This record gives sequence, structure tokens and C-alpha cells, in this order.
Amino acid sequence: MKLYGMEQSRSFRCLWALEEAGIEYEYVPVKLRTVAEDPDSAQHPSYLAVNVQGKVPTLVNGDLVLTESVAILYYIARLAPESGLLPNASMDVYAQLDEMVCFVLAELEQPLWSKGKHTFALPEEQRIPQLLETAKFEFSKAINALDHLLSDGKFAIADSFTLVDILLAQTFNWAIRFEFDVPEKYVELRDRHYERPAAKRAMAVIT
Ligand SMILES: N[C@@H](CCC(=O)N[C@@H](CS)C(=O)NCC(=O)O)C(=O)O
Repeated sequence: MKLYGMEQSRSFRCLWALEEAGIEYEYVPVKLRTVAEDPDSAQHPSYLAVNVQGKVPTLVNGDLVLTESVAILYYIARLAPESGLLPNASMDVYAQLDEMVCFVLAELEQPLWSKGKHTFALPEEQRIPQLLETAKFEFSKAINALDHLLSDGKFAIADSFTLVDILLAQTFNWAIRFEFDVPEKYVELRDRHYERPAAKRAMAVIT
């Protein structure tokens, strides 16, 4: 199995999950925002052949090619049920897990991605600097919602570490790196989960 990724981008979620799952993999670093002629570039034709958007992550396992980080997380979790990344739980707990996954993607990470797009990812002529304030505002609204959605427990769902904890910790790490206003309890959440041996092994792969 091959995971194409770039440092602490969304591919880190998948790398971390592979480490939690104890699955053997090859990590292939990809360069974003570099000339298409560079053989490691996400714009190189050989990479575009597996990921038409020229983005990371991409997971390739035999004939299967996945290019969405959350689909990759679910795939890894199902390949290694003993990892507990998807808990052995009731339908209601699964519904809450799915809700939290959707919330992270649709609400929590969007303002972070808006900042990324409008500071470096989009072509300069497409960037709208005024959106940076909007991103801050939307992030604080998402935090307020999360305060209501998350219980005070050690883990987001059930009583064990799941793929939602990876998503939350990686997204808060992203928010901290992008200098958003992150409440202390979510900094602590990031710190606690990044202390996991699997997270440390994943970090060692990219550094
Ligand atoms: N929804 C996709 C988003 C992937 C994505 O946008 N990845 C970023 C890095 S975090 C990227 O490759 N950006 C390159 C670009 O926008 O050109 C996922 O979750 O995998």
C-alpha cells in the first residue's frame, strides 16, 4: 500500500491512522506548488494520473485509488478492525461518529482551508484578503458549536480512541499552525493525542 502525502497536510491524518492500525505501507512525499516538470510535483503527469486534482493525500492499494482523506481513514479503520479506529458500537454511536466527521470537514476545517487558499494555495489573482477575517469569525462559530457537541471525556466518541480523535487533533494542530485562536482545552486535546506512540511514529516519517 502506498500513501502519497506532504508533511503536515491532511495526508498526516492518514499516515497517523496507518500507524495506529499497524498496516505496512510505503510513504511517498509529494511536493505542492512546484513546477510540473519536477518528478515529485503533485502537478507531474505521473501523479495527476492517480490524483486528478493534484492534491494530497492519495492512497493506492492494488487497483484501489482513494483521494479523500476521510475515505482513506475509514478504509484503514475497516482494514484493521482491531485498531478500534471505528469502535465496536451501537448504531446511535456510529451516527454520532459520522456526525462529528461531517462537522470537522464542513465546519471546523473550512475556515482553516479558506485561510490557506486565500494566503498561498490559490493563484494570487484569485485571493480575497478580506476573507481572512471571515475565516476567523467562522472558526470561532465552529468552536462554539463544538463546545456543545463534544462531551468532556478523554475521547470524542465512545470511551476509546477513534478516527474522530485523529481528525480533531490534526485539525487543531492545523489551526494552531495557522495562528487561529484555539481555546486551551483544544490545544490540550491536540497535545494529548499527539503524544500517542503512533502519532509520534507518523511525525518521524515526515521529519
Ligand atoms: N477533501 C480533500 C482535500 C485535499 C486537499 O485539499 N489537500 C491539500 C493539502 S491539505 C492539497 O493537496 N492542496 C493542494 C492544492 O490545493 O493545490 C481531502 O480531505 O483529502
